[in-house]
Amino acid sequence: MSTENEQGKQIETEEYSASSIQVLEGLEAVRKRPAMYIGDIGEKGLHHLVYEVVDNSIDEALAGYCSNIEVYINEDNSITVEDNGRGIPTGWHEKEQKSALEVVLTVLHAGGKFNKDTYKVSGGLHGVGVSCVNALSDLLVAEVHRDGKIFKQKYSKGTPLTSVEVVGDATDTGTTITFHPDATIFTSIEYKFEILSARLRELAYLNKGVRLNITDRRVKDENGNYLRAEYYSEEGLKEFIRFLDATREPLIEESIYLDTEKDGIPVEAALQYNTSYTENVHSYVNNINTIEGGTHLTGFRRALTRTLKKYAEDSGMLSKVKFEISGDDFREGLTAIISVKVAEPQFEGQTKTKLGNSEVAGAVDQAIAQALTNYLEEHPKDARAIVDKVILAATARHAARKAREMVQRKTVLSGSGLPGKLADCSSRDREKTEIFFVEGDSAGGTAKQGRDREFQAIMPLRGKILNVEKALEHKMWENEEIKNMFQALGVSKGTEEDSKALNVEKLRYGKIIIMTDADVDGSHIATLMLTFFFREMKALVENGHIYLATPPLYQYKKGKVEKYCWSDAERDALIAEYGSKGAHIQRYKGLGEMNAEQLWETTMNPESRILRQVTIESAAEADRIFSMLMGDDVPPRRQFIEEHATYANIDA
Ligand code: 0RA
Repeated sequence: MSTENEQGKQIETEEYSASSIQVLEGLEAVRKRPAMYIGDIGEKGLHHLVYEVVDNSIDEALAGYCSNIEVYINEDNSITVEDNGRGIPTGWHEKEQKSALEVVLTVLHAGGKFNKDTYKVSGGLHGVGVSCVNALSDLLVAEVHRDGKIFKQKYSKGTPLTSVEVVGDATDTGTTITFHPDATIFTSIEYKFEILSARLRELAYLNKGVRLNITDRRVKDENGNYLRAEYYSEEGLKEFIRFLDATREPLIEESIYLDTEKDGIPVEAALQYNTSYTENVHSYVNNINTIEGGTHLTGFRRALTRTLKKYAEDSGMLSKVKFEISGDDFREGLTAIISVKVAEPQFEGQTKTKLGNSEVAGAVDQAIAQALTNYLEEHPKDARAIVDKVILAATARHAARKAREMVQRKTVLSGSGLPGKLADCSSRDREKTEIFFVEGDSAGGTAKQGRDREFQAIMPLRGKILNVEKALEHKMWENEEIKNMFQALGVSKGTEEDSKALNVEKLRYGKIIIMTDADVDGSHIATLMLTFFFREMKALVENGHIYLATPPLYQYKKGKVEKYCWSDAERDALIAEYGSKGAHIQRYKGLGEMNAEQLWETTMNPESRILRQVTIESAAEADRIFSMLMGDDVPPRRQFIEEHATYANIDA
């Protein structure tokens, strides 16, 4: 086999001996410790492989050479990513002594080495490149359309199976990568359409003008068409904001939008004020959701507060306001997205999603201040509405602060400060301890009997908890169940004027487990709880403290054999394997239908239970869903529930 180098010289690419050894060692390291390179070997890491490939195509789009990216989930759970970029170069790479294509696919971080001049800004959270995907796939096929030819090369586990072959003529250019994840590496290789689709939608909003489509070849509808989604955004973040705020009532007619560059840093942002009380500011660096914030967010906040404050003061609207207005007040009811592209991002923080580059703060500050000043000058009516809203927020915060201080002072004064309903555990080792928030006093009682009191605390919650999405903050501080939760967890919120930060260090338990019935009411209560944690104790979600208990749906009993099932499929499999004759199948609706021993065995015992950890994959998407689920607009909520209802069959 041979291929052409850049000078048109035929070169042999058959031998993979000495020079490839070093490369193989590199990829061997990836196979030995995959989690170090892609985060984990579960669902997240599996989907990360796709993002890694798509990122390269996005880079090609940002460089101005690619407009269309197609993703296919194939029948065997392999993935195909096809773009119409320039195609990965296939010529000879002198230093590595192999084709450039092979370098990109086998050398860690090689993706951008050839194009120093182009502005490579994506590269993923882990930014490991396609070679990692190659290492973790039992088959990868690369097809490049370039220079009038079609080039092809196959790999397995990062090792070439063939050389770069010319397999035909091409009239177009582009790259197609097909890979099948190695099932011996990942806990599951089942791709989820929804996860990939949501990320492609986000990427379309973040990279306006790029078309991103996804087709699931495993699923056909009644007309024989594959499941498919197409994403394209003409207006970028302006449209993203509209999508996120679809179920909220806007305060100003049109969102504030800017797309500019400061000190060589591209800054794009969109802001919309709505009539809600929540702040939803989402930030991205190189298409990565920086959930821990960073310097770009600091710059954004600084500019927002300063510019609005100055406008409010100059307009005389603050003359009657007797108390200080804080930074938070300027962000109540604000939905905003800020996206920057940074050439060499420094990511810090627990989840490496906090931007550290200090130069970015100033660039973003300038860009935002300029755009916002112009907007306020040009839209005096909207400007007044915003300032009115800020004053209202400050007034409400004042009331809330008093309520919050009262609750938290009382906690300190009342000795242990623990709520009466809490059955605490004896260990104080946060690494080991867990608290169950249980739906209802009766199930709470059963849980108290069934628990291991050494490390498990139980706190029953009565009825529906307050919907914090809709309530004003001071209402929240008057709510018994919410006060109890703060006290049991030991955390409190700052009463400083400009910080409502949660003091996570005081948290009394490592795991916070929401345990509700497996029915519609139970799901509703769990959603209310999650809304509360997401809105009021976000740090606990971000740091991975929040879990959902998963009670079984069925008990199967035959003679002395007792088994539990967590899904209809599991139950059917069990019936098929043991037979249904003489078997008794009991359907659990509520936690209360189990005795203490059963509850311990199925739902609480760390050895046998199923716990689902709650993570924030995309804060923007989570925010949108919570506002929809907990808001006033009924049709989108109904549609979402119909599409996601797991329990529909139980309550039918
Ligand atoms: C290296 C250099 C160039 C493009 C690419 C890589 C490239 C990689 C991927 C991965 C998926 N799609 C891609 N498209 C392009 C620049 C090529 C040139 O200078 O012509």
